[in-house]
Amino acid sequence: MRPTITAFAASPDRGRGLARDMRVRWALEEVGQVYDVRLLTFAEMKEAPHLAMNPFGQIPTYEDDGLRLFETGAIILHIAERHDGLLPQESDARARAKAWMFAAVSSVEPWILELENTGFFERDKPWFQERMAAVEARLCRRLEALARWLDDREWLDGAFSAGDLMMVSVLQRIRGAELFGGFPGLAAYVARAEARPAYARAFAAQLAVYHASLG
Ligand SMILES: N[C@@H](CCC(=O)N[C@@H](CS)C(=O)NCC(=O)O)C(=O)O
Repeated sequence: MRPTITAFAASPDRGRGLARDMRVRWALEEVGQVYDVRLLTFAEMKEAPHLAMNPFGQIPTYEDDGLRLFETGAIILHIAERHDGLLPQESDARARAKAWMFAAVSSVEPWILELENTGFFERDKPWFQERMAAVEARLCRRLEALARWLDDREWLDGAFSAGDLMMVSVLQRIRGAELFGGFPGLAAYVARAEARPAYARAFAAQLAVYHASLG
């Protein structure tokens, strides 16, 4: 039986691979698991059948053999636990790879979302410039620490893992931001991950949905 994930019927990301079903598609491609996609409109995401799967009315969700999951961290961990390819076999290395998954969504992504939200929702406020500078400074401290850790490592801890998949997915959201230009090591890390064939397959599948939505 193949899992089914949900995704935007018409993604607001304009085909840039940023909608979060991309992370799950990528994980499924890395482990060689075929999957189905159920596309949802924004209205359907806020209706009872979807809210029963994700109380926040968001995509992606994951269904497999009676199991229903939301939150990309939980979904990708589930996939990685059930297939070879995204977590090391050795138990300490496996635990460290999971730590990097959590680091991506709880120590890096919140600062990136704060930057995005400030830019989207607070631009018209009189204190916008001051707040943006403070948000950027906080995010830069996290990026500096991450860049220092990566240094000349290819991946965060040994072989490519679900930790890298999550971290790269998070970093992609600021690829276009001016401040990311100050981190060439992180940009190279993202580019290395995007060169993986599994990433390319996932991106192409998500992009095909976006193109179809344009009619
Ligand atoms: N923490 C959640 C975030 C999910 C999320 O933000 N989904 C976005 C798409 S990338 C969404 O559904 N946005 C529409 C909305 O919130 O109404 C996860 O990682 O799964």
